Amino acid sequence: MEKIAVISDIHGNIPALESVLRDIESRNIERIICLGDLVGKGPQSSIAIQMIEKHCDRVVKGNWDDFFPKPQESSTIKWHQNQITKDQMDYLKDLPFSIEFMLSGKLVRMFHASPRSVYERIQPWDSIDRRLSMFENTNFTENIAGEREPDVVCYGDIHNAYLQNMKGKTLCNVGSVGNPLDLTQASYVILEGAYNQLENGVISIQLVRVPYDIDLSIKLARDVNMPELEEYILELTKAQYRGLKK
Ligand SMILES: [Mn+2]
Repeated sequence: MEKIAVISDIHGNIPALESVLRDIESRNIERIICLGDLVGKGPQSSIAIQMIEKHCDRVVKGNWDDFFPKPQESSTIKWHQNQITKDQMDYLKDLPFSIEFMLSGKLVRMFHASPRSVYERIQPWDSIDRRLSMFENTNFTENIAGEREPDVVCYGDIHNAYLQNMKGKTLCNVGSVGNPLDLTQASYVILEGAYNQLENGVISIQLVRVPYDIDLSIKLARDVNMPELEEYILELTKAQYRGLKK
């Protein structure tokens, strides 16, 4: 049996990432996968990229990682873009769309938001057809098992962790490390099973919540005069998404 930690949506929040990595280390977990959105929202995008490169075995591209290397109108996003180096922009550009592997006989697929786009947002309360569409094979997915569709899909993007079984399939959102919008504790998932094993075996999926120093995260943002600080504080302290205010 092998344990795999799946983290996502770091968004430049280093105190949260450090707390999660400490928890992962304390559990003797062999590998870490990241489902994207390393940058933006929080003040320390550059360190987030460095730490993810160092600690993660595989990383997929999020919507922020996708638009970050392109010219943007928003002064807030420009501020965040200026926090990272040209090499780091290239790193984000080269991130893959999805990853797949076998675990205890299940085909596991991971991507940021949906099998069709890093920008398509699927919530646990969306229609069953929409949620089942998360298991589709597309031109963007790896399709390591040919026509076979995945048994387990893990994704990020919505900052809202959940786990559900439907029609013989398992859909899991790993939540957000640095900007959780369900609970104000950093979120990640542990998968446990026989890695690369084609025969059925025991598998488990665990949702984990880790407290971290939110006051320090806010101080770090304030110290560098990060734009939209008040919105950021509401997200970190009350799990209140800034997008809903509009
Ligand atoms: Mn995100």
